[in-house]
Amino acid sequence: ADWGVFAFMEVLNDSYYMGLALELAAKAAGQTGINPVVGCVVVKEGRIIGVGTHLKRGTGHAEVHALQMAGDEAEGATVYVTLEPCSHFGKTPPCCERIIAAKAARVVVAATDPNPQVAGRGLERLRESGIEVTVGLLEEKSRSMNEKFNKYITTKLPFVTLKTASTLDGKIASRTGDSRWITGAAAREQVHTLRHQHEAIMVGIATVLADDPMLTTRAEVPAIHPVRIIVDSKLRLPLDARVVTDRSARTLVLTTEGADQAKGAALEAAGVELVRAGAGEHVDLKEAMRKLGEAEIGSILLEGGGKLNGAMLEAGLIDKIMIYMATKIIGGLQAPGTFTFDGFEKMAQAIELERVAVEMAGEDICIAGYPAYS
Ligand code: AOF
Ligand code: ZN
Repeated sequence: ADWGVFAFMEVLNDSYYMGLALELAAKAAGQTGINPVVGCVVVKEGRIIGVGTHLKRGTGHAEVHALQMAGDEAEGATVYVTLEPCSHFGKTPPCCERIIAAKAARVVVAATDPNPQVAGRGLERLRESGIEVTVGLLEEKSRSMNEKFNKYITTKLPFVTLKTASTLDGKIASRTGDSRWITGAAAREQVHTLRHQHEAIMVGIATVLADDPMLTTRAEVPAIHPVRIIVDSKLRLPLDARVVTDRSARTLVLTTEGADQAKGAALEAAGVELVRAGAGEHVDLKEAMRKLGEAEIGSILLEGGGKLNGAMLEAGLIDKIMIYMATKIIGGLQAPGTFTFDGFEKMAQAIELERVAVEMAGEDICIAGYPAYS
C-alpha cells in the first residue's frame, strides 16, 4: 500500500469529522458562561454514532453527551473533540476517564485546554491508558472560538471586546448628539448576536443619560441577555432609567468608594448591584476588571461612549476591537469620536491592531482586530 496516500486520506476524514464537531461547538457560543464551547463526534467504521455539545456550565461536557449516545458501540471508536478532554473534577467528573471507560481506540483533539487544572494532563492520561491520541487538527479554529475562555481561565480577568458604530471620519454621533442610525440594519443585527456572545455589556453613564438604552439582546436567535454594567463614578444613574426599572437582565453599577452612600443604597433597593472600585474621582478600571473577574464575568462587550472607550484603551484593558464603519461623513469639531482621550504625540506611539479582518456587514464595513500594547 502507498502509506503516504493512506495518511492523506486519514487527515481528510479527520478534518471532516472535526469540522462537524467545531460546527456543533460554534452554535453554543454565548451560552456556556465562563466555560469553553466544545463539540464532540464519535465515529466507528465510517458511521457517526454519537454527537455532543457542551451546552451550559454545570451540565455535561461534550464528550459525555456524545458517548452516551454512542453507548456500547463506542468500544474501538474514534472520538473527535474540539478541546482536550478534561482530567479534573470540576462541576462534572473528568472526561478522559469517561473516554477510557468507553474503550475508545483513538482520540483526535483540535486544541489543548489552557485551564491550568488540565493543560496536557488529559492527553497524557489518555495516552497512558493505550489510546492513540492526535492533537492540533483545526487548532486555530478551536482556539479563536474560545478566545474569551482562554483569557479568563489563565488570568481570571474578563475578555473585553469593544464594539462601536462610527462614520468614515470616526464619529459616533453628530455635533448635536444624534446617532440614530449610523450603521444599517445588518450591522445592528450583528450587534445583538455579539451581546448574546458576551456575559456582560458595558457602557458609561453619559450614554445612559443621553439615550436611556435598554441594553438587552433583541434578536430572535440566539438571545441571552448579558449583565448590564454601567460605569458611573458619581452615581448619577436615575432611579427611573430603563436599565434600573426593566428587570429582564441584571444591572451592575461600577462606582467609586466615595460615591454617595444614600444614592447607592437607593439603587440597591431598586435591584441594582453596586461594585466599588477605586478611591479617586474615577472608577479604577483595572481594579474593576479584577472584581468582575472574581464575580465570574468572563467576557464584556464594551459599547462606549468615547470617554470610556478611551480610558479602557489607555489602561490596556481592551482585548479585541470591532468597528462597524458606515461610509458616511458627518464632521463636527465637537462631535464625539470612537476614542476620546489625550492621545499620543507621535504616530510611532499609536496602538496598532494585529490579526486584522475586514468584512462587509450589509452596506457597512466591519473592521476587527486585536490591539497590541507595548
Ligand atoms: C471538556 N469538554 O465539553 C468542556 C470542558 O466545571 P466543569 O465541570 O464544567 O469544568 C469546566 C472546565 O472543564 C473548563 O474550565 C475547561 O477546562 C473544561 N471544559 N472540557 O473536556 C467540555 N466544556
Ligand atoms: Zn470534560
